[in-house]
Amino acid sequence: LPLQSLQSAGTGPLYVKLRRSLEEAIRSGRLEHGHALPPERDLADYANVSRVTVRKAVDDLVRDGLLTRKHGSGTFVVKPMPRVEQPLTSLTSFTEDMARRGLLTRSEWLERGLFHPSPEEMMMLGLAPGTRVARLGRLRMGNDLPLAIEHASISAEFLPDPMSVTGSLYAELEKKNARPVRAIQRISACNMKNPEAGLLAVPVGAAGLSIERVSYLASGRVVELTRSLYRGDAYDFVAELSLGS
Ligand code: 16G
Repeated sequence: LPLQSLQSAGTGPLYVKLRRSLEEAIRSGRLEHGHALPPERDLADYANVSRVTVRKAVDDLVRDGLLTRKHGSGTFVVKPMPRVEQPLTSLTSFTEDMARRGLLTRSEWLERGLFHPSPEEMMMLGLAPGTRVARLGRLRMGNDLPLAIEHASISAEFLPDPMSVTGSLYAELEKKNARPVRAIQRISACNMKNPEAGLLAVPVGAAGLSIERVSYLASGRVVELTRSLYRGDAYDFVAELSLGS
C-alpha cells in the first residue's frame, strides 16, 4: 500500500488522506475483497500516523459500506455489489430482470395475505368499500445478495389467493389474465434507515432509490401499487431519450 507519503500528499486532515488512499486501494483491488484489513497498529506504523487517525479513516469507510467490522475477528473489505442496468422503458418483472442477467432470483417473504385496504390503497387501486387487498412484501435477492425491498398491493379481485404467489407475481397475474401492460413509475433518492438498511445489508444512511410503480391493465384499471426500496449501489436505471415531442 502506498501510504507512507501521506504527510506530504495533498491537503486536508490526515485521516481524510488516509481514507482516500485506503479507498483507492479497495477500488483498485489492491486490498482484496473479503480480505482482512491489517491491524490498526500496523496500519498506523506503516502510514506513520496515530491510531486515532487510522480509526477515524476506517470509521468513515465502514459508514460508507466499503469496510465492515466483524466482532472479534477484525475489519474486512466488503465485496462490492455488481451494478445492474435496468432499462426504464419496458414493463418487466424482477424475476425476468434477474433471469436476463443470468442471476439467480430468490425472495424472502415479509408479508403475504389479504387485508382490509388502507384509504390510500382504496383510492389508488379504485377499490369498492368492503373489498380486500392482497399485500405482498418481499426482500428480493439476486445471486443471494439483497437488492430491493418491495411491497405490492393488488386488488383481491385480481389476486384472491395471495398464497398462490410463490415465485413471480407477474407470472401469477398472467395466469389470471391480469398482467399489467402499462405502468407509471416514480423514482426518488433516499437514505436508508432501519429496519430496511439491515434487511438490505447496508449501513444506515447509505444511498437508496425509492420507487413507486402503479400498473394498469389494457382496460385502464389499476392492478398494482408497488413501493420498492432499491440499493443505490446496485442499480443504474437507463432510459433512451429522443429529441422532440
Ligand atoms: C418489479 C417491479 C414491481 C413488480 C415486480 C414483479 C420495479 C421498481 N418494480 O420488481 O412493481 O411487482 O417486478 O416481480 O421495477 P415478480 O414477477 O418477479 O414477482
